[in-house]
Amino acid sequence: MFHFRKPKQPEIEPEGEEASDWTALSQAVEPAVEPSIEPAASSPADTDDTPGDLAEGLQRSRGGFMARIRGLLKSGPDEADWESVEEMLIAGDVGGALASEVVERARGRKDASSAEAAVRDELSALLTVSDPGWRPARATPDQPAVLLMVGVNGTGKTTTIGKLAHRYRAEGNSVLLAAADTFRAAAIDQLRIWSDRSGCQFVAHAPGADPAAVVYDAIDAAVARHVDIVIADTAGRLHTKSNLMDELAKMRRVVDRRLPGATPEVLFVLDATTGQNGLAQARVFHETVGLTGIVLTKLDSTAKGGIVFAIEDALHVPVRFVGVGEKLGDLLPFDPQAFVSALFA
Ligand SMILES: Nc1nc2c(ncn2[C@@H]2O[C@H](COP(=O)(O)OP(=O)(O)OP(=O)(O)O)[C@@H](O)[C@H]2O)c(=O)[nH]1
Ligand SMILES: [Mg+2]
Repeated sequence: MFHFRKPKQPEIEPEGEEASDWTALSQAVEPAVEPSIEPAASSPADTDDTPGDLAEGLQRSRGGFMARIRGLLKSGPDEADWESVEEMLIAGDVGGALASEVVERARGRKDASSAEAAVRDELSALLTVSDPGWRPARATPDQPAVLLMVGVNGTGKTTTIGKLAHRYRAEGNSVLLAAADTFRAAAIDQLRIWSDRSGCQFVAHAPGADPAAVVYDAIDAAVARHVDIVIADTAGRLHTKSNLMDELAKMRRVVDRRLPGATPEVLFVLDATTGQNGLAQARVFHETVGLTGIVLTKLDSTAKGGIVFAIEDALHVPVRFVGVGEKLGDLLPFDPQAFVSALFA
């Protein structure tokens, strides 16, 4: 059974460069809504929280480049076969330089039981093992943990927040969702539905408001109500739009200023179907807000999956979760061994 404190209207304490913006915005602050205990009406598919199956989710990858690599490696590959393996890895979005390194190292391996095992081991070695129980941490007991969800348009940020909110609530945490995607009214409503479904608290401003002000208020509310985890939704944005990237940097600064000493988690939500362009996006987001993790979504609907190797190799930012469908349970902690095994299964 969940217990909720009566939420207070967030107080605005503007300071510094954003003060005038926020004073004006305080007129637009929507009262934080009392979280509902009953889940909002929704389709059964959405609310199915049985854990998704990685192997099933990756079926398309399996039928794609990895299956062909396995075929090539089966019976003592020759020079031409190894070249084909390299090409397959490139086609699977692993990236040119990295594909050639993987093949070179796999060929040099004496300890592996087969060529396939050598490639598999080399690929797994590129990926960071993430604690399956990972969750955003508080810097001090009186501060909430903060998680910012960022990425380009339509990658699955809001859906991932819904899945994560459900997970953290089920573990007994109090969670506050901040509707810092103020770009469209529908985006605020979408997050509100996820919030109601999992019994989260919710802070939103009017559409068009400064997203940094939403983050500011959400943190104030979370501190006042002793909330465990704040998750901020942000609008999808192209990494090439510098004004929108500046807006994101401002949100990050607000967190740093309101919670000195805390390190917010910044999760980059990447649609696995974007291929190599995903790496270019991740680079710019990393430079702008300092990514601390990656969520690789839609692995159930892509014929690839190799972008994950390229990103980890280039940015050293760990993949925390993979999305393998649209249901609540379709967000899995990232396990490199299981991931590579599923690709080769
Ligand atoms: N198949 C599949 N679909 C997913 C997954 N994650 C999200 N989606 C779908 O992707 C679409 C976009 O998801 P959103 O969560 O709205 O994406 P967003 O990043 O918040 O989008 P913007 O806010 O517009 O930038 C929705 O139809 C989701 O159901 C996944 O892991 N697998
Ligand atoms: Mg969204």
